[in-house]
Formats: sequence, C-alpha cells, structure tokens
Amino acid sequence: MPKYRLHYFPESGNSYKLALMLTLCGESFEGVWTDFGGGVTRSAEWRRDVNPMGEIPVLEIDGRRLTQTAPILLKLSAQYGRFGGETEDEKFELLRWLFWDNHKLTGYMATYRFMRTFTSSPDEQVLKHFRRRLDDFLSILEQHLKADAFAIGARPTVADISMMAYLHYPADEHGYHFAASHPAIAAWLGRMAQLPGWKSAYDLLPGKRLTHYAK
Ligand SMILES: N[C@@H](CCC(=O)N[C@@H](CS)C(=O)NCC(=O)O)C(=O)O
Repeated sequence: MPKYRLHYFPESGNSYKLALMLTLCGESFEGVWTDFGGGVTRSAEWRRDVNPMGEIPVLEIDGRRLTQTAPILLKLSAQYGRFGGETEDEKFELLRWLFWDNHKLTGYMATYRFMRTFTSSPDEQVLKHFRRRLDDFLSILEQHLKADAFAIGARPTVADISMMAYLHYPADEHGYHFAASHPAIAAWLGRMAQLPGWKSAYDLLPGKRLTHYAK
C-alpha cells in the first residue's frame, strides 16, 4: 500500500484537490503543514529540498515527490480506477476541462481569493480585473452545468474535483454566493459534497490558518 505525504496549507485549494481525491479513493495521507504565509515556499532551501517550482502542494508517494495537481490526479485516477474517463471522447473532455480549470478557473480564483481575503491591502484595480475575468469563467461553467450533472457528463471525474476545489470554500473568502448568482454551480457543488466520504478542505487540511483580512 503506498504511503502518502501531502505538503499543504489549509487555504490551498490545490492541496485540497489531492487530499479529496485520496480520501474519495479510501486512502489516508500524512499531512505536512507548510508555512506558506511565512514565506517558506519562497526560500532557497525549500525550493532545493522540496519543490524547485516553489509551489504547494507536493505529494510524496513512497518518498518520491510529485508536483502539479493535474498529472497527479490523472495518475491517482489510473491507479485506483476511479474518477477517470472511459472512452476516448470522455478522456479528451476530461483533459479539456482540467486544462481550462488550471489555466482559467483555478488560476484566477486562487489568485483573486488570496489577494482579496488573505492580503492586508489588495490593489482594488487588480481585484476588479480578476473579478471581471472570473465572472466570465463562472458563467461559462454555469451554462455547462445546466446541461450536464458533472464536467464530462453523468459521472464525477477528476475534472470536477479540480474545478470544485476553490469554489467550495466559504463565501466570505471568495466573495461569491453561488446559490443566488450561479444556481447550477451551487447544485453541482452539492452533488460533489454528496459523494461517499467527501469532506471539506478545512476538515481534511488542519493547522494554523492565514490571517483573514476581508470584511
Ligand atoms: N498548477 C499548480 C498550481 C499550484 C499553485 O499555484 N500553488 C499555490 C498555492 S495553492 C502556490 O504555491 N503559489 C505560489 C506562487 O504562485 O508563487 C498545481 O496544480 O499544482
């Protein structure tokens, strides 16, 4: 049985993607809380010893350090035979949403939420720009989920795990009230939370939290 160690911080939706995938596959992991707020991942030592890309999360599998959630999710999906695509078309669709998530949805939401909520004096113009982009991405996802229960159809896949991660955090962190503004997204988040074994990020990723500045 592989031994997993996850380097994380609780507000990291990217860490949550891996914690949730392992949990839904019935696996446990050792958490390594990392002082992201204190700048540890920017230090030369951490980049030399843990991740030269300077990013959280890092998943150690039997001592081998892996980074980038998308290929890790795909690897776990293949290993456990869960949350993958079955046909060529499904596999293509899954990758399409996974890439879109990494570039657009997670890329902007993670940056927006961090700046909005976890920094002391965010630049209002930059926030406005991110918010405008996110409004567009969320409306794209909303339209898609009006037609399909999950990203690629009737079954949840790692594309859903990836896309839901940042959206499931409390509204006072990302500033969206999906039940009112994006009902199809809210319903999909509800469907994901019904998966057997599902837990929220703050249940799976304990430890000291970043200072919450947003009003
Ligand atoms: N594409 C990466 C994104 C990882 C990422 O951006 N992690 C954040 C924390 S959740 C980070 O470490 N950011 C550091 C930075 O952007 O300098 C993945 O999927 O693992």
